[in-house]
Amino acid sequence: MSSQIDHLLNENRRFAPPAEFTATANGTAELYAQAKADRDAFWAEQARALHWDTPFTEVLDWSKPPFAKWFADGELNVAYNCLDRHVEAGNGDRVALLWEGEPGDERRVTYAELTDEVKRLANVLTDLGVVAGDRIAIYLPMIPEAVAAMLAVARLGAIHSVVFGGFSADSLRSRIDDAGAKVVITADGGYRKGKVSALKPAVDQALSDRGAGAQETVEHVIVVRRGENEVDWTEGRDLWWHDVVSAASADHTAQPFPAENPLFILYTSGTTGKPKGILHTSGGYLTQTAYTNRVVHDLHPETDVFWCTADIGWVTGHSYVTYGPLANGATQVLYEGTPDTPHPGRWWEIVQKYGVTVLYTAPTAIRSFMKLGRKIPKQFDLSSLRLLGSVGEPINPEAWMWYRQVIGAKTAPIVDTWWQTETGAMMVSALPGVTEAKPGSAQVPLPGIAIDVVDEDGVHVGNGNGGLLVVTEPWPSMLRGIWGDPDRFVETYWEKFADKGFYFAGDGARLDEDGDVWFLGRVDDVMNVSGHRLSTTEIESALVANEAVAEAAVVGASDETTGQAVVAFVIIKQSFLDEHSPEGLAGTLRRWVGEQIGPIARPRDVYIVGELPKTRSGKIMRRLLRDVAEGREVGDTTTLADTMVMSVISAQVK
Ligand code: 6R9
Repeated sequence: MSSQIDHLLNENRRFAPPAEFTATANGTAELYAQAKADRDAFWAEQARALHWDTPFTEVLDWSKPPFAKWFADGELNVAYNCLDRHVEAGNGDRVALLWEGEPGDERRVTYAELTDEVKRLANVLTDLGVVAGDRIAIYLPMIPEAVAAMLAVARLGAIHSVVFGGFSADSLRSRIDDAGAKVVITADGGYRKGKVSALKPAVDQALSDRGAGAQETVEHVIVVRRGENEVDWTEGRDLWWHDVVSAASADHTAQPFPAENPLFILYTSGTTGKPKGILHTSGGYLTQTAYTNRVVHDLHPETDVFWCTADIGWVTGHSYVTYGPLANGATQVLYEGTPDTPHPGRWWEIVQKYGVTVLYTAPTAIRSFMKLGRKIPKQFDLSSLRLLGSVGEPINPEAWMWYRQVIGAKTAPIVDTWWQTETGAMMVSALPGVTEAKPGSAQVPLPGIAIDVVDEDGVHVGNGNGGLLVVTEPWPSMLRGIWGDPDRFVETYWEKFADKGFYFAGDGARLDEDGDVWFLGRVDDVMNVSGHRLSTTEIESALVANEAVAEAAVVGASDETTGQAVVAFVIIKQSFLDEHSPEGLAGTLRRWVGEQIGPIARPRDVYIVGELPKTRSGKIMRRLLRDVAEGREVGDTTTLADTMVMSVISAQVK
């Protein structure tokens, strides 16, 4: 067993859920037994929590792998499930969205009001000629209209493609073109970091700046007024949301669509330059998002105030802002702005103000709060929080402990949930009322989900070993394809283990002695140093465990003697920077990692930097750091949240 596994296995802390949590938990130990006894029956039961206009008789059709069909002869309307049925059940007055604008303005939108708005917009879209199967691009800030727009598109059986509001005109254009969008729904602008960030100009540019011969598919642009900023206007094409929506009728009957009717396309980056349009369909997707939201987030719609901090531009925002919580009839917080505007305690102020009970966020956010210190959250009353969730990347044990102790009052269970844009919903996670939590491990597949950790030949590695994460059985919310590119779908996910029929996730993982899963980052982030496999995540985790370190990113840089060498980029806490020289700190940290994991993991270089390059969804772009570490010109930085960061880092490294 290599030294880095020892390090992981040295994580002996275990946290059982509080008895009172278990007593009312939705996710119970019986679910594992039920799913094991009859997987199809288990998923059928989860699906029946939805309203079906035509009940399905078949659960899974896997006759043409990897093209799955779930609940194929059933019919439902996704928006009806998220809206009308709650109103019809007498819950129209329940708040669906507790919206908080960045400047502090607020709106409470009930289920009845949201249903009304969605019906009106569905009528507007119908009048513009939108029919089932059409693609609609959504390019909006985090405002209630973003959720309404997604649901209005879904209501018509059309397909939304949400493009994150931080993406450039170029990215927007390539996504509009790839999907052949007929309508774009946008806003004049939205608030970010204390000022209005315009959106409409990017749409105008995307639609004017077409390549030769490219045919314009967009017929209309619907514009929400939010930023009150000046916008250019194309008569005939552009329509104000408030004009058309208020003029439209609020009568609209949702038509049922087949379970496999496409629901959305969401673009995600792959190993090549061209983003992949991940395609999801209706019945299976809604089944698994609603189910996981219910059992993993332990959602009790009558009493909980849920807050998933993800932007709707990412899959987490699709599944755990729009679809999961609304299908369950929950009340949730929707926040427009950045975590530190106008002050660094903004999130904790929101938790206190709305009495948030379940918080779902990303490790990168937790680490940046850690960097600012516990004094800030301690100024707010966080006692309403009873469950915490993590998603997006492996959470290092240090951040996990901080999250639990400082945010969760040392009692709230933490669920570390592994999944992907492609998987549509959570796949690997503890059930918070059942599982004894281990800081840093995502632990076990959810009831109904079958995964394994295998070697290059697809053979189970056994406890105590590392390998590749695969999904061994189809699941309801699985991607149904890549828009317009069925070959790439098969190649990317199914070819590697074609003989076994496994889905290849692209993530490295280890099984510990208990068989619990530890994610080790993307397999392209796994380094090979002198023939030893080292995980970037693990060395980062060791670095962050040092008291001087606020954040760390590690890359494998090519090295003449060792194949790859470990290079670390580290942000130091201010108090340590004041007292120590950068050289001294770098030496200390090299030794520290050597002590923590073993000499093989000791970084060749430790660079002290002020920032790390992150995408707008908070993922560290190690590719760019590798460029710096290997002395190359830095590659494409357009997907960075702050494109200036790399020049600063390059200067600091020199
Ligand atoms: C939901 C989401 C997917 C990739 C995935 C993996 C990483 C997500 C994780 C995690 C370890 C977790 N990832 N959750 N790694 N532990 N709990 O983030 O989707 O943006 O498509 O990213 O994120 O590497 O393959 P997406």
